[in-house]
Amino acid sequence: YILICRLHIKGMACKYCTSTVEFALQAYPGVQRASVALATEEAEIRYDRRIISAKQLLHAVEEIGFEAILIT
Ligand code: 9UX
Repeated sequence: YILICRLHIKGMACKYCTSTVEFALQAYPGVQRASVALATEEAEIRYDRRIISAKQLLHAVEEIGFEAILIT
């Protein structure tokens, strides 16, 4: 049930933005690990699909003010 999804995140200007996104994602039940790279503007999230969906992860990022697109 463990999956990895990748999001493209627009609008991150500094390393604190990436921390904010990582922290916000990791606060969701079902998220095991979230790592966000500023250089590539990508987030890689390891999650349990029984608890949360990729679509919900995308909305979680949008919720804190960043535009996100599901890559895989
Ligand atoms: Mo950095 Mo991001 O100063 O919302 S925290 S730009």
